[in-house]
Parts: sequence; structure tokens; C-alpha cells
Amino acid sequence: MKVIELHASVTAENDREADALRAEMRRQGTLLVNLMSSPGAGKTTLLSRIIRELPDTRIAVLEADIESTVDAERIEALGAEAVQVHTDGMCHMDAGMTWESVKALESGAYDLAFLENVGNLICPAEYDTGAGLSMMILSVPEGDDKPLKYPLMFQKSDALVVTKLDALPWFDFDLEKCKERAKKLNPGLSVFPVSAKTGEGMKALTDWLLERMNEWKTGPQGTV
Ligand SMILES: Nc1nc2c(ncn2[C@@H]2O[C@H](COP(=O)(O)OP(=O)(O)OP(=O)(O)O)[C@@H](O)[C@H]2O)c(=O)[nH]1
Ligand SMILES: [Mg+2]
Repeated sequence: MKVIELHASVTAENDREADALRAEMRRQGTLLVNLMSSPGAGKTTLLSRIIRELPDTRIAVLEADIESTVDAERIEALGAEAVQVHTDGMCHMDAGMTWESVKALESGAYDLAFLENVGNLICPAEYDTGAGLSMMILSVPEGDDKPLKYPLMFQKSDALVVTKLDALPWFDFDLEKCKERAKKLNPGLSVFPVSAKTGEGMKALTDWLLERMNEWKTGPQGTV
């Protein structure tokens, strides 16, 4: 397994670098998805489920963590390519770091590449990674008030996956209230309630991802 150690790049240049990476990913025909959530919300479990449900889609995963290789090992066990990225203690990925991670992939022949960002509801939302799509996870045990407390990530995401739906009976989580709060911050947000454990709701999410992927491939070359 490839493990790479990365350090933050110059922040002022981040937006320009992010645009350049997006153009490069479009040239490669790969939709890069930035997946963000708090620690333990279920990013790796969701990615594992997506990989299993889309066997005909070429998927790679960039696993960003402060330490360890456990998440990349889980992805590789499914037969997908994973690169483990160590962020030198940083709580987010920036565009330069993401580009270095993309370069560490064995080939440029992927339909979808997921960046599993560092588990954190705050910092990752502040940096454009160069991804073509941003997706966040909120899990049922975290509570339906999170859009009120951490609005930026909800504003910056294209999709909100509400996961661990199988745990609803044990938590006072109001799905409608959560959706309403998130949509108030970001009316264009697509919301997918799922359980990565039981598979409930996964079809709607994977169909949506495939649509976005096809749009990305057929979109204008080299532009954002
Ligand atoms: N019941 C239930 N548990 C889940 C679900 N998805 C994930 N989990 C559990 O939640 C815990 C954390 O899941 P991970 O997928 O490792 O979460 P993560 O966001 O990747 O965690 P970090 O990478 O450490 O930030 C594990 O014990 C999973 O089994 C789900 O849909 N339902
Ligand atoms: Mg993980």
C-alpha cells in the first residue's frame, strides 16, 4: 500500500490550485468527490458500501488521516485502489495536498475518486480541495441540530448523506427537521437518508452519483 506524508501548501494559492486540479480531473474523466464528516460518522463504511454496489465503476479512494493505515486497508480489502495520506497533524486537506494524493494513484483511469477528508466538521469545509463534488455525512447519533451549529459544511456541500438510519429507534433524531435546517442553509442541497449497514436508501445515492459522474465526463473539457 502506498502511504504518503504531506504538508500544507500556501493558502493564498489554494483556490487557483483547486481550479487547476478540477480542470486536470476533468481532462482525466474522473469525478473527484470530497467526502467530509465528523470522526466516526461513517465515511469509510459508506465508501465501502458504494464500492460494493457499483462493481462496474472504476473507483479509487484517497484516505486522509493524521495517523494509521486502517481506512486504506478496509478499502483495499474490497479490491479498490486506496492511497493513505498522512496530513502532518492537519485537520483538513487542501488542493495542493489533494493533487499530490491524486498523483500517487497508480493510473489516471478512474470514473470516480473519493477523497475521504480528515474527520472534522469545521476545517475541511474551509478549503477548496479541487474536487468536482462535495458530499458530507451526518449520522443519526450526532443529532439533528448540527446544521445550526456547523453551518459552513452544509452550505459548501452538494449532497448531505444522513447515515446510520438503522439507529433511528434509539435516538431523538428528527429527519424532517434536519432536512429543513440543512435546506434553509443550502436550498440546492440533495439529501440522502441511508443506512450503510442495511443498505437502505443506497440506491438513490448511487444513482445520483452515477448521474453526476456522467455529467462530469460529458461536460466541457478543461473547464470548471
Ligand atoms: N449502525 C450503523 N453503524 C454504522 C453505519 N455506518 C457506519 N457505522 C459504524 O460507525 C463506526 C464508524 O464508522 P467509520 O466508517 O469508520 O467512520 P469514519 O467516518 O470513516 O471514521 P473516521 O475515518 O475515523 O473519521 C463503525 O463502528 C461503523 O461500523 C450505519 O449505517 N449504521
Ligand atoms: Mg474513515
